[in-house]
Amino acid sequence: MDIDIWRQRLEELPLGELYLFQEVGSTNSEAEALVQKGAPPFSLVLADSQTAGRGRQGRGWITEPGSALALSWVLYPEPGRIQPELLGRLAGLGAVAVWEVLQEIYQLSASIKWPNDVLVEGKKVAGILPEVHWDGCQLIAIILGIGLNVHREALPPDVELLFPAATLEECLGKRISRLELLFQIMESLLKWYKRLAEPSLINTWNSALAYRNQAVVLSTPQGEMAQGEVLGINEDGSLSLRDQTGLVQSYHSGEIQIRLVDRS
Ligand code: BT5
Repeated sequence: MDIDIWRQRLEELPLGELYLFQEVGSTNSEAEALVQKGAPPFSLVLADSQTAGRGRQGRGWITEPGSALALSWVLYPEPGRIQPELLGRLAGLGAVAVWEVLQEIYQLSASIKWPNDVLVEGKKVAGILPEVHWDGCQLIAIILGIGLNVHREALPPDVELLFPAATLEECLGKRISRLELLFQIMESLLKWYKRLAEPSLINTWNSALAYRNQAVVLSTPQGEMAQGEVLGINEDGSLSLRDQTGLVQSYHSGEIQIRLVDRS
């Protein structure tokens, strides 16, 4: 990554400070430290590689040098703007922004696996990690982390994966510019952040939802939690499932994973 060239291009966008690194542990951790030091709103933390990239629930995220996007976006919602029920939409904000770019600009057949994965042709190309920082009951900052596999070399070894992964290069059959892709994703994030409270975010998330009307299992690291048919995403970002008895229940993001029921 030529940091000067990337900075010059990204300065065209209404972002805060740009913190561009060749290598960090985790961009989300770096962003957290920068928030403590007063990073301005809409700042972007970007790294060419991560040595300790994080997923949810203590899982890792692999970012091979020079082949992926690993970013964290710093948001300071105005007091009162983010009601608690909107916090459940943050993973959707990141996923919808990435999904729309892949679908509309690159004409890829993308979908969103609730709560935080972007799939292309059923394989994971991106993961979203929203982290909300509090001081007591006061919301201090939101850090929206996004990892996206771009070039072929970004693909982690199979042993590292809980779910099949892919890269955009494999799906498109050609290499694309990481910088232009990043630019398009940041434009899309800026657009969707304005719509965080609007029905259009949930409607778009629903239209992109993977496994809709299909039977799935929800599990936690402790084991299976529920089975049911995927009905859709609720206003608060939770997932609505109908179980075998016809009962409709909602599940909130966090501990939940989703996989197709094996009907064999
Ligand atoms: C996620 O977690 O999918 C959220 C990943 C967020 C990563 C970004 S990168 C920038 C920012 N800084 C960070 O430190 N993190 C964020 P989860 O749903 O828990 O998925 C994690 C699982 O995905 C791992 O346990 C692996 O099985 C798999 N995985 C790891 N690296 C991957 C990759 N590059 N591509 C696809 N799958 C991967």
